Amino acid sequence: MKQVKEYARERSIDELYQEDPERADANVFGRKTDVGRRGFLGGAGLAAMSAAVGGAIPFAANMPGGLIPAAFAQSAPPAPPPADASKAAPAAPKGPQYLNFPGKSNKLVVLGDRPLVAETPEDQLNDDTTPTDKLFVRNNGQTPDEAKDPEKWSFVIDGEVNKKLTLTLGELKSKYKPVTRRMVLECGGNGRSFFTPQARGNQWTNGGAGCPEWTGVRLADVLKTAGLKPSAVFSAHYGSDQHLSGDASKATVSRGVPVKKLMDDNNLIVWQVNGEPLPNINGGPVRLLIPGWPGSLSAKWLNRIWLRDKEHDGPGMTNFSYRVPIKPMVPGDKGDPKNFKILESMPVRSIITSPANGDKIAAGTKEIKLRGAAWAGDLTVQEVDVSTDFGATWTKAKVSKPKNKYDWQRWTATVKLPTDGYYEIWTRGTDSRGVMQPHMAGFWNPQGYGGNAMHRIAVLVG
Ligand SMILES: Nc1nc2c(c(=O)[nH]1)N[C@H]1C(S)=C(S)[C@@H](COP(=O)(O)O)O[C@H]1N2
Ligand SMILES: [Mo]
Repeated sequence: MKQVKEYARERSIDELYQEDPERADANVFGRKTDVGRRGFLGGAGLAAMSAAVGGAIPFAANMPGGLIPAAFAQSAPPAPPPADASKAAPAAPKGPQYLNFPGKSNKLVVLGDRPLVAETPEDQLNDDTTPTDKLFVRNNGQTPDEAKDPEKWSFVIDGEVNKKLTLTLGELKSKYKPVTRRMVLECGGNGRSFFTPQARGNQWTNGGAGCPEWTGVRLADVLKTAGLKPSAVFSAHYGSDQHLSGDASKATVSRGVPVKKLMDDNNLIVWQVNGEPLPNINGGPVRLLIPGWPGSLSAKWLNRIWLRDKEHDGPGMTNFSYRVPIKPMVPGDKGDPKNFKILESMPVRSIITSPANGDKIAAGTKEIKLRGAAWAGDLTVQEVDVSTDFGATWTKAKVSKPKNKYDWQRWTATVKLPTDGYYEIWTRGTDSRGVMQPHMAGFWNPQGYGGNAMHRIAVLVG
């Protein structure tokens, strides 16, 4: 009874999407729970949909039945309907909450405040080189206080080495040759919000990534000074941030890589980003940068690299953490840790950085210029395609070459729009092995790694 009264209230479709995606979906698509989705090809559905998105949909005939328009999908897509329809729909996502932090853009979106996690919406990644104020933030523990004397910041290299090393930032600068490279830093959970059912963890869209210029020294150069023993097979990286519990004996996160990846020439011990000292919030004075693999390997506030004689087992290495299924599992299942392996290279991802999702474009516009970025973990991007007709036809984008290995690739494309109306622009990247982004985040896993569904935005012409 109470429910009937509630639904009798007048609400706009987009409000309804925010509050009760399942019901909104039913209204817009004319879906009947007992029959399943019949799509919206019926005239009434089309009219409702056009009214809801604010314009005619020129390519409506291509629109997949049951597709939730990008105009409503916004940041996190609506939660799936509960298996038991008698249960209330899960709470719908609220509007975005913007970051207010010194030195950071107020366009970053907060995904969590304890620990602090903030992502960079796709349209804020439109610069060729990501400015520091737009670089995302992913803390697992408490944010440490700013170092008083950065030059004296020190870290150790120990374990399976011939000579235990302690180095200060000052020594690092004076003893090794600095290098500067533009490289992608990407959280292992990037794209997690696109999993259905929802996976555990911060609900990143595509904004757990950035590509600034990093300055530091090659990790391999420093490791050579210490000298790796033949028994050194795996690393363990540590930072000085405190665990949320305040327990000083607990590491917030400590991950590592096999020695082959560790010695890669592209790994850096970094103290500068975009020519300025690395800010505290992004791990300054000194952090690791291990490109291509999950960002969690790039220890911030670096204080120790431990060489181990076996695979590391620190927080973030076991069970379902930064691990993906070997054999595909049933989405939503509990999963068997024995069926999981470490997530190594990040998957291919292309994003549209201009226009922004929801942009309104002048009536009569027949052509729009798109800009974006694409990257593919350890690999490069071979091709980027865009579609304005729900994937019926695709246009190849012009893709730039990376400046150096692990740089992202910027792309541009021009697309024609036949008439005014509501369009969705989709993009998909293909990596150098020929592997393309899927329509939906596949290979479901409990903590939601590798979610690289195609990116789409909505624009309204007229
Ligand atoms: N010491 C420490 N290092 C850390 C983390 C952390 O919480 N503590 N987070 C990791 C994760 S999960 C990611 S994605 C990156 C994020 O780096 P950023 O905050 O500079 O964007 O740092 C990694 N390094
Ligand atoms: Mo991360």
